Amino acid sequence: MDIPFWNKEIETAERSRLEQIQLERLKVTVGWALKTALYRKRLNQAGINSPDDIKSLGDLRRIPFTTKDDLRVSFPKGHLAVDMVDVLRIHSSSGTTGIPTVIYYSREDVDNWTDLLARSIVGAGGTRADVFQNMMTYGFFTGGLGLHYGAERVGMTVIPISGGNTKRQIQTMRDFRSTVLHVTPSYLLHIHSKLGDEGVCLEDLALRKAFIGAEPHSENTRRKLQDLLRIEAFNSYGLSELNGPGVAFECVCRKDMHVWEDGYIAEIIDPKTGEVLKDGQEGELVLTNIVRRATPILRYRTRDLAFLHPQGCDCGRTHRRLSRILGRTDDMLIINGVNVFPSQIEEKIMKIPEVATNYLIHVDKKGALDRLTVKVEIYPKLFLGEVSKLESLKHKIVEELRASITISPAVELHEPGSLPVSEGKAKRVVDERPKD
Ligand code: DLL
Repeated sequence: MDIPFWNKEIETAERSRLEQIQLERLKVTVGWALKTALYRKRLNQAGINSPDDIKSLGDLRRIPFTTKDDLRVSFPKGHLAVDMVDVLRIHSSSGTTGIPTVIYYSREDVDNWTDLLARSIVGAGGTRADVFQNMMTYGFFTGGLGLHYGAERVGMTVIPISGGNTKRQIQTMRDFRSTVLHVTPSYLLHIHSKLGDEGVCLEDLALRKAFIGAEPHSENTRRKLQDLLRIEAFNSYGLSELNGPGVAFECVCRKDMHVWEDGYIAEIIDPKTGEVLKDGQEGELVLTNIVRRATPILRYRTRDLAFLHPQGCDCGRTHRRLSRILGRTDDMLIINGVNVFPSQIEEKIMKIPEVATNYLIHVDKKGALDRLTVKVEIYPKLFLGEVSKLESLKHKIVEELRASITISPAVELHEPGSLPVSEGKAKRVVDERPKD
């Protein structure tokens, strides 16, 4: 296989050289962090008063974790390390509590981030000959502008269509013969289900790849998208607190995502104890951004559960690979005492061929007991057959789920288009149990 690189020297650097770069950059980042109200006190308390107090990468562990709440408390500028005049851009994520998290970028920050995205795109086989339809929302959300800049740096033809308006997305794909899409997996599944309504078939399109991310999805969802659209789909991970997309991205091998370790230090911790785990062990991903000037973020607890692969990749890159996101520390459902991750449910239902492209997990309470209902859309022709076939399909889905999550949910079969659809990040879980 032909392996494309953006910056081969750095992407294949020896580990010792990567670690040397990480140490140098960590020191510089700590210097910047010491300028912020958020970090000055907590670093001083940890005995870190200047960058020279960081002598090895092991000293990272002396630094306390940062949480989303720390960033909220710092709103609006407690974590800003430069004068506003040096801020080139602001992104923000809203979350559910009302107080947004705001991230500032200097000119160098935008430039460095763009470079990581160009590297990610080229690593996944994108080239200047591609027509890149960017279906991620532009605005405060980092998904739209982030990839836009990266794709322009690669020299792709960029269509900044942003999210939503499915009809126009499909027409644009056809009219401009888009070859690469950037999109959430749930929205791409929806788009596929609407191709027929627009009178468009795969032969009218020139699609070859999709960069999918910004929300959890299973390997079976990737496979489904690849089969339905006859494309290659690449997982892309990032979060606004750490720049946005471009933290980790799959290369042409499509065997999990390289974390760009000259830009980030990744650790996996036990979410309960905070203990740092070994490669291969699953836990919470903690990230330190080591090339960001305006908003340095140290040891950020992402709440995303994953592991780092101990083995290298066939592409020759030395930057370790992050597994797909296996869940979040805060998305686990407890159903009558049994722990259930939404990702377990998706993994199972997306491999059932009769299941179409959308589903919803619903939880409520009946009397004293929790009730889990999995609602799935199935292909319309199945409703034309015998009722007993539908019953046995339901039974099959319940059995598949029971084998994985150990409890039997109620399963509802729906016609395509009847469950709610999101044009950005999908909301897959509706939990209507009373909060006490
Ligand atoms: O979603 C940044 C992004 C944009 C990533 C476009 C990839 C593509 P936030 O809105 O801050 O930023 O949400 C970050 O989304 O902590 C994960 O829980 C989830 N997430 C992002 N990418 C993936 C992925 C952007 N590939 C939060 N797989 C993260 C699973 C993902 N979850």
